[in-house]
Amino acid sequence: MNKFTVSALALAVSGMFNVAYAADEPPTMSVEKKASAAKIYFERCAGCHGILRKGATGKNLEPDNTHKLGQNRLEKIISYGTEGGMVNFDDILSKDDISMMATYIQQTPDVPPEFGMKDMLASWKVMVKPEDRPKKPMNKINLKNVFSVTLRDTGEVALIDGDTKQIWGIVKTGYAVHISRLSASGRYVYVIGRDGKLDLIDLWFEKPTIVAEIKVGIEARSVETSKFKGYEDKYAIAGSYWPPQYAIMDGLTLKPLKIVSTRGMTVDGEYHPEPRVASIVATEDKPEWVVNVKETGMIRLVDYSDLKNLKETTIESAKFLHDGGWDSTKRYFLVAANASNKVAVVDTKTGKLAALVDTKAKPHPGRGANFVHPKFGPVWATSHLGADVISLIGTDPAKHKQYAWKVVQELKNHGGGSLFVKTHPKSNHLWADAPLNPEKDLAESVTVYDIKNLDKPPVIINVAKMADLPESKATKRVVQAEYNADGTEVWYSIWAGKTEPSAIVVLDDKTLKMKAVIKDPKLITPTGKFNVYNTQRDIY
Ligand code: DHE
Repeated sequence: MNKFTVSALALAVSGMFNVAYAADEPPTMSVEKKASAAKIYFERCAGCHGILRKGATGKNLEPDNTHKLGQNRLEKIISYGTEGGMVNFDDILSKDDISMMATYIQQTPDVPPEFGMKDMLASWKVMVKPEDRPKKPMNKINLKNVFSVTLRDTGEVALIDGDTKQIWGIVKTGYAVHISRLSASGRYVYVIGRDGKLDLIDLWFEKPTIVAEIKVGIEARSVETSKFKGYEDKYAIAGSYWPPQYAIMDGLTLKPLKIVSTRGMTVDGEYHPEPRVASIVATEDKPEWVVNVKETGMIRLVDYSDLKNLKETTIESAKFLHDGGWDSTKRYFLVAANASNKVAVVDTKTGKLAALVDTKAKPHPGRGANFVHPKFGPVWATSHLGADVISLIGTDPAKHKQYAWKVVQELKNHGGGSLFVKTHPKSNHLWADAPLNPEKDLAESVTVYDIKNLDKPPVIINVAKMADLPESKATKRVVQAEYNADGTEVWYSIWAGKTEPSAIVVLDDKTLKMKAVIKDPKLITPTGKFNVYNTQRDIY
């Protein structure tokens, strides 16, 4: 019996007992327990369900809904996950913690404080002023091939030399850095913590050095830089989950310059108090950022050429915008509206919505993958959290009009619970993971497709086994492929438990054989990896 079946059974059984329980008053909890539960909620749950628990990628967890389900059933859901993409926590949280969380989500959510200009200025520090920074690189590292790697649970980022596979330096950052983005010049790495702390790392010192930091909010996930000609390295923008807003900063010092709230009406015309900022991307041929607002489904094109008289174009798309990436021409941005089962396509040239494409349950592309399909021409790929399918969407309205903005092919992935797909312009392969699959073997494996011959059965590789780590109960989730600068290697993180050894496995993209395993006691829970050159140029 697989875990889905076990979980479904457990839910059905617990459901039978819950009718009586649910009719009671919500269970109460002590102030101390509530504080511990709030911490776990912030670290593990808020991202999907929202601080106010109104739901997005995850379900609405307001007391009206949770109390109806009742303590037992909530415990089962938290323990075993669901087919809809809710991850199982039985290998991460103790039984007591699971029970505490089931009680916690039946309480009324607390509303956290706002975080405005005064708070940002109070948190802002410049450790090394721009004029005191090196005038040329002070190290011999091939900076193009450096990987910025999130060490999720230690609140650090490791900068790994892609040529030698040695850790060049580890810097202390915000908690669980979500993404790293590069300045247009490739010199600066911007990393945003889940706790809203933004760090600016200068790669020109002998060792990677944090030169400025700021807190942009209480919870955040995205950061981007200005990439239009004349604005290189000039501005940074960070999107917050709480408060729902984005902040524009000086690119070299992180001095906050402007904050814009994203609260407002959804595409259905209803007010939402918590429309969180999801992915942000910089357009290369305009002074513009594409800012995707999750709960409202509004895509804001923010013109940064005049911050005092800021112009925004608001495009209506679909609710629950999350992650996305450019098509190969970098004219169209494709963003997953994951809980709406759609991908929205923005035409940044005309500033209009080009299409809303229906997909399978909960598309989750990361930045997606672009390649030329032998039959359908240029396509962009996304995998799904809620289905074992990779959808290929045609992206060339000029030469392949009949296929543009349609799902032209669906490939079978080795499982649902997938988060990221990846390829490279020099590669013949498309890689897909499934780290949130409740089956250990599937979460530890990846599927590789031959993009020149998609009729050929794909290859499934258990990457976790290649790392040869000690056996443990916790799943060694294999997550997020990233290519090296010349597109010959694929790097995967082995995301094991916080107290267990983790690793990064490097595979040869041509032969699909293991090339190296990066192990180090300091490499704790590596997740996202961002190659300097590929991130700077949006290559995927
Ligand atoms: Fe992510 C990208 C939000 C959980 C690793 N993640 C993103 C982006 C958003 C987002 C909005 C796009 C940023 C951009 O491009 O500007 N992620 C969220 C969540 O809200 C969610 C679902 C729950 C949470 O609590 O954070 C979530 N994400 C995770 C994880 O659990 C992952 C696997 C591990 C981790 O480190 O937390 C994870 N997310 C990533 C990575 C990217 C990402 C590696 C960047 C992919 C890329 O190729 O750009």
